[in-house]
Amino acid sequence: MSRKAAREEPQELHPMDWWLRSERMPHIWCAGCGIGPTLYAWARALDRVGIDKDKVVYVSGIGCCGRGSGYLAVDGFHTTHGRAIPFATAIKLVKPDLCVNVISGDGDLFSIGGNHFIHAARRNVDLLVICTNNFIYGMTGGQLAATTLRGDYSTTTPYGNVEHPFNTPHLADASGAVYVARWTSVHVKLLEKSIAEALKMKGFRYIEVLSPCPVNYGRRNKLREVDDIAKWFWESSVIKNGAATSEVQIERGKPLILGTFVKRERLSYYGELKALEDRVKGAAEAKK
Ligand SMILES: Cc1ncc(C[n+]2csc(CCOP(=O)(O)OP(=O)(O)O)c2C)c(N)n1
Ligand code: SF4
Repeated sequence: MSRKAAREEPQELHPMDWWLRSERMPHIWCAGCGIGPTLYAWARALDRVGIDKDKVVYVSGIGCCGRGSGYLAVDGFHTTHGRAIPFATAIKLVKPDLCVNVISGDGDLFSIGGNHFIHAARRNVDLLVICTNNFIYGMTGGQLAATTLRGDYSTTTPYGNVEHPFNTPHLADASGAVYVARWTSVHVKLLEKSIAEALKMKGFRYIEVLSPCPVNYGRRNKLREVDDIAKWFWESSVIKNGAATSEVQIERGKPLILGTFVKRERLSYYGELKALEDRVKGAAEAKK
C-alpha cells in the first residue's frame, strides 16, 4: 500500500501505517509505556525530513525498546544487548549513504553498552542515537540501571538506590557529540521537531527521551497509576534550550530540564577517513 493510500484510510489503518509492519501487531508494549510515542515521533520526523524509506536503518539492542526494530517497516537490526552502536557503526562505514539510527533502552546504551556510546561519540560516528530512558531494565523485570535515580526502588535495590546515575546528555557532550537534546515521550511534538533537526545533521547526534515504564519502574516508586509518570514529566519539565549539560542532572523533586543543549560542527568519522584516504592517495601520486 502506498503512503497516500495509507493516509486516506485512517479508519482502518494507523496513520503511520506506511512506517509499520502491521502484520506483526499487536506489539508487546504495556499500556502507558513511552516507547510507542517515541517511535511515532521518529517516524513523523522521517516523514517531515522526507528521507527515502529504503535508506533508513534502525538498529536496536535487546529490551522492550529493542523490540521496536521489528515493528517498523525499514531495514531493522535487532542486535545483541549493549552492542547496537558497534553494529550501527559498521553499517554506516560500509554503506555511508544510509541514514543509520540507533534507538534503544538506557540499560542497553549506558549500562552494558556504555563503553560503545562514549567511543562512538568521541569518534563522531555519523549516527543518530535515541535512548528511551525509563530509569530501569524494563524487559527483565525492573533491575537497577546506570540511569536509576538515587533513592529509587528496583528489584535489585529494595532499600533504595545509593548510586549516582549518569547524566546522559553531559556524558554525550563531554564525549564529543555534535547534537545533544533531552525530551520526554509526552512532549511528542517537540521531540519530533528535535529528531527532524538531528536527522539533517552529520556526526554523532544524541537525544535522550524520558520514557514512562509504569509496570516495572512506576509501581515500585509511588507512581502506580498508568499515567502517573507522564503527569510527573509534564508537570515537572522546564525547557531550557542551550542549558549547560553539567546542570541537567535528573534528581527527584527537582525540575526536569529539557531542550536542545548542544549543536556544534565537527568532521564526522567517515569524513575524517575520507580526508585521510585523499591525503594518502595524493602522497602516492606525488611520488610517481
Ligand atoms: C548479554 C546480555 N545480558 C543480559 C541480558 C538480559 N537482558 C535483556 S533486556 C535487558 C535490559 C533491558 O533494559 P533496557 O536496555 O533499559 O531496555 P528496556 O527493556 O527498559 O526498554 C537485559 C539485562 C541479555 N539479553 N544479554
Ligand atoms: S515493561 Fe516497561 S518498558 Fe517494557 S513495555 Fe512495559 S512499560 Fe514499556
